[in-house]
Amino acid sequence: MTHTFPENFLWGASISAHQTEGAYQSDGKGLSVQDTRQRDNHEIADFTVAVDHYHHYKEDIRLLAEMGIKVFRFSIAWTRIFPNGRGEINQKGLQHYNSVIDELLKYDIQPYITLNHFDLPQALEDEGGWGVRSTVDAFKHYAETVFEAYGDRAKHWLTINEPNIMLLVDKKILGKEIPLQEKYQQFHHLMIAEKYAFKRCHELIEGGQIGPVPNISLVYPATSKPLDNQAALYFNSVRNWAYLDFSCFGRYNTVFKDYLKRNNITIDFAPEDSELMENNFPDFIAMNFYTTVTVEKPTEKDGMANGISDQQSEDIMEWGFYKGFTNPYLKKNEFNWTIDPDGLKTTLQTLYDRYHLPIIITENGLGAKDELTTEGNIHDTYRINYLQQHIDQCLQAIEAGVDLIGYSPWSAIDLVSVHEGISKRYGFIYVDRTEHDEKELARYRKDSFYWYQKLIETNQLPS
Ligand code: BGP
Repeated sequence: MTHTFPENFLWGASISAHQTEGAYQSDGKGLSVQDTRQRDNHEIADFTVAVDHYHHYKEDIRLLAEMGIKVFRFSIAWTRIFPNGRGEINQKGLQHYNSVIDELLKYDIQPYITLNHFDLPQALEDEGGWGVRSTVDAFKHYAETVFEAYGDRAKHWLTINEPNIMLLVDKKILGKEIPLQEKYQQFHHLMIAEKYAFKRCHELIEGGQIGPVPNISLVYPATSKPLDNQAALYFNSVRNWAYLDFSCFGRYNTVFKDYLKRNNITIDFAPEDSELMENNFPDFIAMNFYTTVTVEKPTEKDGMANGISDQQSEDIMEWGFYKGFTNPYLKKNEFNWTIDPDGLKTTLQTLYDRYHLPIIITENGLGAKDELTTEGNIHDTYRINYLQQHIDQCLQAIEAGVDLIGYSPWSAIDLVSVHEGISKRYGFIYVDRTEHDEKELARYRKDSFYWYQKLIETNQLPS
């Protein structure tokens, strides 16, 4: 087995707008739900400044070019284009991303643009958010607007970041809990909005390619007990296949439909939905992978679901179908996330076997409390080890026949975690600020920056 990747393998790095840009009200930007969200913990940084990528983007892109990336996955803040989600275009916002794309192309870095990454315009949220059909219409118009503005140069698009995590982990992602019936009407609207994006990307952008971008974790049964296996079947559908079967097959997953029925959830369809679903498909799948998850069948003694120590398990409690289980065979990071590199290969093979579409990994990484030394170094060996193990599994998946076309880890540069602040660092580039002191926001190359630079240059995993 070689350690060499295919010649045109797309080495990249990823960010999202709200977690990096800051400038949350600059140049006409409107407020998003990430700017207004209820915050339980005021000890951690908010998104008002983040790492000020909005003003530092040229410096950041130059650093990323030095690292040698081929693609840069970033998201457009909808509220910079349409401050209130629809209506008059904010020309300064439109111009900002023009400049970002031109800067990337200067270094021959291909933009992979996420249309929406958790930051719905607050004005649309006030009208009912993803729970109402008018948000789907506003999203369609927003997508058409950016396709027309940037489609001459940006040919690769991702739709809505992790709709599954946004809904399943709503409290952490959105700062609020969505009732089940509302949650799955939102599911339908999110997935229909995605179908419109597939359709209009293919109609408006010559050579345009577009894909869904769920967070996929293969679900393991806690034991070989048949009912634990059934619990894993249900959570694999509710967490993973409900989304990708809709995106890639244009239908509701059968097990998921049973889950909806047994929860007395009914979905409102619009007349045009069936035709949309059955005629608009992605060109590739973008997949965010951090780890696998494990579930067991709850028993009567469990009564109502009760939280398990493992952070992700707490988020997947659903009385009667499955219950989060801490996998005793997997280590955890300092933020209590399990680490499962072998699970990445299994997840990739399962995904490819099911959908037969090219796959690009658009998030994978290790959040850690990095230390900046007085000499300006960050010895993030733990991150290098994490990436090495996961990239090795990518190579094994490719050798096993998976059409994996790229790897764009989370994150290009330190950014503000969805719910754990700036000290949970993911970047190849360190940004010098604390939770409450933005300091100079100086950028420093971490050891992983040089490690990834060499990997890209040689296209080989160091043995
Ligand atoms: C994914 C999101 C990213 C990022 C990542 C790390 O679900 O797409 O935006 O947040 O998780 O998670 P966290 O920020 O909670 O450490």
